[in-house]
Amino acid sequence: MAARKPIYVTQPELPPLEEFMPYLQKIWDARVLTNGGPFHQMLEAALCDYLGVKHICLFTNATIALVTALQSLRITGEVITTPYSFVATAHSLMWNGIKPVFVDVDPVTLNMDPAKIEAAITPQTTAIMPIHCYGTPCDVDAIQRIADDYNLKVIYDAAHAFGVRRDEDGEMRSVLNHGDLSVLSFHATKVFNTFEGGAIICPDAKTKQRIDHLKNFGYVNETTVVATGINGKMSEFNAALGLLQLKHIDDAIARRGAIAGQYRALLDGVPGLRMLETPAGATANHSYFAVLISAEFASGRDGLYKRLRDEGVVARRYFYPLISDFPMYRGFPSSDPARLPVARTASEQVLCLPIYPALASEDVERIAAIVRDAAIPARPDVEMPLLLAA
Ligand code: T4K
Repeated sequence: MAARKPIYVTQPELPPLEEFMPYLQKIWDARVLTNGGPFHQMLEAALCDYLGVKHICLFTNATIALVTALQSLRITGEVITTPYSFVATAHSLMWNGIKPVFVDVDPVTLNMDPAKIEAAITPQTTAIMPIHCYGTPCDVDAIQRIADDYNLKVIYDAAHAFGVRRDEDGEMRSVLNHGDLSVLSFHATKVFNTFEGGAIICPDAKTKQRIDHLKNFGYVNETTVVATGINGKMSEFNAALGLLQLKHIDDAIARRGAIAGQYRALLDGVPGLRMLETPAGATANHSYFAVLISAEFASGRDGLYKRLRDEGVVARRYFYPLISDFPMYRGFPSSDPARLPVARTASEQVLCLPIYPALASEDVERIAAIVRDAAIPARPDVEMPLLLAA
């Protein structure tokens, strides 16, 4: 029998290649490859429309977008952030010479716990950088109240939150409209991918203009440079792919939702396994399917991780280790493990199971069966005595 192909935590969604060829033909014909060409402009407009946001600036990736977002608001000093994220969140601060100050997360959402923010504010604090982890919206209202009280900026790392909306006074509005800026990732592993890519959502045209200058070396025109900018521009290739991906995105998210529903039904009641819930009033994009494995689960989190790997299923521990445990962060006072008990427990318990539109239902069943089996203690060998008795 042919060996099974491994199943990874995710697999990028791509449109049929023949649908992309006409876009490539246009790029080849026009010879406009980058620097804000026609596909770049069309994707910005299409994303504003799809996401329900006013202004968007496309980037090469979310990490450069985060670095630029901080630059655009002239953030300095200290920024309050979460240790429970991908390392790029904190790295973007360090690239700006800003000191990250880690606060603990909420045990239900695994997002920054607003109740922990005030105690971390010092005279050097200039901003808060939370993430909508796995696409679950942060408590944006509580975070904004604190920001307003202390005159702080809020920059959301919204890398996971493509298309997520929440009920606001009876209307479903984009979570990306909160804070001063939000940053999306369009990396291959994300719900919406442009191979590599990212974006900053901003509230007004003036901010967009500043960010557009910053991502183009600070150039305003042929002879004028107004800021120490960087090259963060998305190419026409990526933008064209994004336009095509948008045509399929609703189907892709719906398929992810169906897989999440299947996991939920199959894993319901497994001892020592908690599935994260979508908060009431919010939509989910099902970017990740995170489960938390506690002591009651027989094989433990790492035992399950290994068991799945042995069966060709490569689940991932997003986010383990905590950012605050990496060498360049662990010396900060806020990295003290005693201050981050909830994040630490989550990072020791979490496992993200494979979820992507092309994942077959039979594979979901097989993965769930391995998980269920790993949850119960190995049976004592009852065969031997019976055989001996016979
Ligand atoms: N903020 C947050 C909260 C983030 O999660 C991220 C990125 C960022 C900021 C920064 O965004 P970008 O600058 O990347 O736009 C992956 C991604 O590389 C990273 O983008 C993502 N977060 C993070 C959560 O996951 P790795 O090191 O786990 O990636 P990798 O290469 O192991 O990929 C995971 C699996 O996906 C592979 O086992 C196979 C599959 N895969 C991956 C790629 C790249 C494919 O099938 N095809 C592919 O092309 O970090």
